[in-house]
Formats: sequence, C-alpha cells, structure tokens
Amino acid sequence: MRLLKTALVAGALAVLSATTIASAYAQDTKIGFIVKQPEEPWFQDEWKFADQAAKEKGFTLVKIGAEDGEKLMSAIDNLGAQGAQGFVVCTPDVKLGPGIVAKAAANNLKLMTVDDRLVGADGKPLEDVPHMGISATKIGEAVGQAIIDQMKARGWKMDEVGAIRVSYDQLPTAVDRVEGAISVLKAAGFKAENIFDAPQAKTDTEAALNAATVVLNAHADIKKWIAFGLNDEAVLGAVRASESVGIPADGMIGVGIGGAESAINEFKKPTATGFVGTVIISPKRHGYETALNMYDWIANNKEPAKLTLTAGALAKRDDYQKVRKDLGIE
Ligand code: FCA
Repeated sequence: MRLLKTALVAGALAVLSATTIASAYAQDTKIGFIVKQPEEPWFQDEWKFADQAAKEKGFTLVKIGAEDGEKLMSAIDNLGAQGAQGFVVCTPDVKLGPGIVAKAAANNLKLMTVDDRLVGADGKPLEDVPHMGISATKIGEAVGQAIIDQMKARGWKMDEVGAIRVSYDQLPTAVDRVEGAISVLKAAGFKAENIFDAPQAKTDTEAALNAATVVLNAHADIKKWIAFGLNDEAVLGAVRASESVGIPADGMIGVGIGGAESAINEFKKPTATGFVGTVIISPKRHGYETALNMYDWIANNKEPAKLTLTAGALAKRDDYQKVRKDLGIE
C-alpha cells in the first residue's frame, strides 16, 4: 500500500512538473528564420546576426534552409508544431506568396520577409507582409557607375565592349538590380545591342558560369567584357566563364552585390581577377534587425514597418575591409 502511495505521489509530481515545463515553454519566444540558399555566405551571415539578436533578447532562433516550395511549406508547419510564434523568410520562389501567407496564418505564425518580397497572383508585391529588402535599383546603379569608372580607368572604348547581364528575371529584386546597372551604362553611352542576357537557372555561381559561357562563346569576337547580376555569385560565375575562355583579368570588369565571403575570398587572392568590386549590403540589418523586429512584434505587440529598404556601399579589393568595418559587419 505504501509502495502504491509513493508511486501515485511520484506520478502526480511527474505530471505536475511536466505541466510546469509546458507552460514555461509556451511563454518562451521561438522564431524561425528560413532561407532559400543556406550554403550561400550572405544567408550564413544573416543567420549569424539573427543569432546575435536571439542571444541578446533570450529567444530561441530556429534556422531552416528551404530550397524549394515543398520544403518551405513543411518548414512552416514544423515551426507551428514546435510552438513558434513567428518567422522571417527569404523564400525560394516569390510567387508562393499567397500560399506562404495562408500557411503562416493556419499555423498562427507572424510572418515577415527578408531580401525577396512576396508577390500575389497578379505579380504585385504583397504589401501587407512586413518586408526588409535592399534598395535594388539604387544599388544596381552603383554597380553600373563602378563599371563605367573602371572602363574609363582602363581607357576602354565602350563600343568594343560586351556586357553580360546575368539574369534571374523571375525575381523582381534581381530585375531591379540589373536594370539599375543598365540604366547608368546606357546613360553613359553604352549601346543596348552590346548587352547580352545570360539567364541563370539558379542564383548561384555555377548556374551563372553556365549562362555566361553561352554568351561568351556566341560572341567570341569581343575581347573586352563587363558583367553584372543580382549578387556576387552571379558575377563570379561570369568572371570564371571569362577565365575559362581565355580572357585575361584586364579584359573583364565584374562588379557584384553582397560583400560576403564569396567576394572577400576573391579579393584575398594574390593576383587581381576580373571581379573588381562589390556593392556591400548589410547582413547585419537583414539578419539582426529582422529577427529583432519579429521579436518585438511577438513580445511587445510592436508591428514591423511594412517596407524597409537598406543601402549599399561600393568596395574594391583595396578597401573592402574598411567598408565592412564602417558598416559594422566585421
Ligand atoms: C537575394 C539574393 C541574395 C542576396 C539577397 C539580398 O535573395 O539571392 O544573394 O543578394 O537578395
């Protein structure tokens, strides 16, 4: 009998402590941070800075890579099942917009997007979903200007130069970035017929290399090239392609966007390559600030701004360390 009593008490205690744990657990803030390309240094940096926010505020950050729509949808369900209250996402496909919004609502999760803004069935941005992105057109213009300055410094005649537009036109921010560069090039007298589209199947270096190789082979008579695209990886692909067809570094001017490890590794090479610069954007703002915004929304009911656009700063091989430091991302 005594034994039975002890067992009952122990059982009751176990139930009690389980409930206590559960309620403490429910009070905990858990935030998801889902990215489309976890292997890309930019996204690694975003996670790193989001982690910083989590440490400071004491919430749990759940980092998930979702390379396609299916993975993304199950990641959202998973966050719901884990008792998360919200998530920040850079989606693999912006057209999934309405589906993502519905999935978040079904799981009672607050939703904020970063980098790539969701669009509706009509292709227009879903303006109700808070978003932090880069000032894509302006940053593209800075890329175009950096390329013009470099062409001038090398004494190039614009008419002899070919331009590789590494493109990913299904993503609006990618279009804005390359079109920003093109507008500045055209205004400076660069001929539209010398700009060649190199559509990449994915936003990584290999896909850009493949796309740029097609352009270079189709115009083997052109010996001087410039290249731009949505990120550093796109431009690095074009630069690698130019090297593989025998164009020397002084025959290529590539300027990327990002400034994370892909660009830094290139600048660290002992000899300069055709990748001459990058417009550094801030993974700190995109990672730390969005995570903090989401936390404030959950914990303090403070809704994030509907749209925040961040700036960039041009950096080259000789000054990138300083630019990074100035941006607080060392
Ligand atoms: C997009 C690109 C990334 C990065 C980010 C700010 O998501 O794919 O490389 O440039 O915007």
